[in-house]
Amino acid sequence: MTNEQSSPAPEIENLMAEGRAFPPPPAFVAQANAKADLYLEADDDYEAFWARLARERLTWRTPFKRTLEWDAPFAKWFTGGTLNVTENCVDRHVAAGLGDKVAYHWVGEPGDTRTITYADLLREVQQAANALLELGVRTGDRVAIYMPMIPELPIAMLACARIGAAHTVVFGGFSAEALAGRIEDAQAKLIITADGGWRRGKPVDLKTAADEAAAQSPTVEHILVVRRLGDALPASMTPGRDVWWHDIVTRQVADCPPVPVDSEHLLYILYTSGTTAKPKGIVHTSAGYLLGTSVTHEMVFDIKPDDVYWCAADIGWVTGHSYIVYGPLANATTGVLYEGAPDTPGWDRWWQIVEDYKVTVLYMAPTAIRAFMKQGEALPAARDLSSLRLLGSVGEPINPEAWLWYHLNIGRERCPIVDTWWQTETGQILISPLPGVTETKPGSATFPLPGISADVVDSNGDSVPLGQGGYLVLKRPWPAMLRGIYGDPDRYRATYWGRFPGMYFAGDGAKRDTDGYFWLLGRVDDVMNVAGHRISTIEVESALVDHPAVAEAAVVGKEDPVTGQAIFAFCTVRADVETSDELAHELREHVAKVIGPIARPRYLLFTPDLPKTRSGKIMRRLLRDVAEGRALGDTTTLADQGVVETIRAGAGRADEE
Ligand code: 7RM
Repeated sequence: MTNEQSSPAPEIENLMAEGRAFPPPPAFVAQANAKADLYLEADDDYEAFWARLARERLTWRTPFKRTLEWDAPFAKWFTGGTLNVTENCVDRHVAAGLGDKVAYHWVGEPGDTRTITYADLLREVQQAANALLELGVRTGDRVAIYMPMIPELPIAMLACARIGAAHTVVFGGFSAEALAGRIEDAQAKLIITADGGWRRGKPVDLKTAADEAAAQSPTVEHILVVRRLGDALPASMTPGRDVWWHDIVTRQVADCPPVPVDSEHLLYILYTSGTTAKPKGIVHTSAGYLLGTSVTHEMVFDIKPDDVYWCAADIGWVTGHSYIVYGPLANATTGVLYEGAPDTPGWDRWWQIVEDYKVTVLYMAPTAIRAFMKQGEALPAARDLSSLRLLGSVGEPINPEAWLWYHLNIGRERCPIVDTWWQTETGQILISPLPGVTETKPGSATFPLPGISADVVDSNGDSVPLGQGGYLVLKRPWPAMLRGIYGDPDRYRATYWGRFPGMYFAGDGAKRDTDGYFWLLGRVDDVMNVAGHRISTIEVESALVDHPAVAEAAVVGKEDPVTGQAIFAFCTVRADVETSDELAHELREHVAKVIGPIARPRYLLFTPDLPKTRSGKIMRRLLRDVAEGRALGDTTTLADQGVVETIRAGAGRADEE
């Protein structure tokens, strides 16, 4: 993962040599929420464990009758129960006297800030929910949300949940086409968007993409638009279809009773890349999801009433859904919501926010940590980070060097680090230390949380002995697990439960060391992890071959010291096409248009042919060797041995952007 040529700083080398185990600081242990006996309780009877938590922590309209109905691989949790997610996230806190507590400190990019209390949230969610009703949205409908990181984003999500409509949030970095594909799959009636957002000091248009998507989407009746940019980028509004948030939401009454829904009522769909060109609509339902996210948020981040918690992800990804919106709000947490990038106006922006807001718990991705490492220690050292007491990591394996840098320079050796493994599909964190219990090892996500049964198996599905590697599987259902792929139960069964019958296969390789610690080894399928974003090789390939100049394309993730992987595209052009730098640029633009800027290949190499097996499968493994400048692995199954050498000879000329 890290660049092997650069050796770590001496103090990091010392720590690495020290044996690499970090017991929780005694002062932290004494006050920690989660104690070791939770593992015993959950092992004894995991259903009873979750049932106890569901009774204690959620506010029900109708108590549930059964904890779990498991008709593998289809789970129903807390059946017979009804509740409303927003009542749990907002109303009950206001009723308990926490109306003046801050829900979000919003920090916008050009220096804008806003403080939203739980009472504000209750008012605005009800107004927004009434606006949705006025726009014809009903319980059971789907709403697409395509927004920057502004307070109206969580408010829009909660407004949907209040009336029992499902949202599908589409990350603002996705293209109009990607948005349209998701709208079509979800059959969304309404798009909630903004004129745009701010990124690195510049306005970024969203409304035009929403318009393009709406033009392709017959189900869309209205577009609800938040004014974020105003004169900086005037949006065009289509009369009768488009409505401004400040026109329709602000004039609603702040009273919209929460609609009680069944525990298994659809809460949201979130699309994620898999091993095919079509993203999968991951289905999450109400009660189990809310329980799984809120319990893990409280246990793993040791959340206390006066914490200031900052998850520096985008709400467009599952990390934001679970650990910026639902988990933290269910726990009445005060959070930071940040619109901007880590480097604007300077690379100390995050440390300044920690100092200004006295952030106590910080959760971010290893790719960000590595980007900060490159900027040196002086920037965080110049800020007061003494409010921090716990640090988290998510999205990809954290290499020990980044872990130790985080520990030294951000945690100042006081703060436990929780490396949390989970997925869009799992909904909640599944493998992570408990910060007052677990001795950590840099680079290991340590152990499955209480109630979670994970294992590492070989290709026959048999558990491998400690010290060996294999495939990571989960052996029991958990409350926030995906309930399926929207509209496609067969694909759900085949994708996640088909490889090892009776077990959920996550798509990750893992090993356990002789102490039983889990070490995640990255994806074993054709999914890349670029700066913590999941991108499918096949999706990028199909975007490339969609361009008229391209005959064939193969895409691999090339190891990268900052982003984990970088997208490397090998393209074969049609016979009548001349390759050029301009064409390389045009192909990148094309991918950005089809999928979104996050999928733009960093490296692009025109090749006369691609290495294939005799059955015609592209051998991505060999291309990865080429991309990373390694000796080639086994080439015996290649149909044409010469191809890969030709490609290798040209690899140094790959166009880098
Ligand atoms: C939360 C999120 C899921 C994939 C997953 C892994 C990788 C995530 C870790 C990790 C090692 C971690 N959802 N991954 N967290 N690998 N250690 N702590 O990232 O659906 O977007 O991605 O991310 O490969 O399968 S996700």
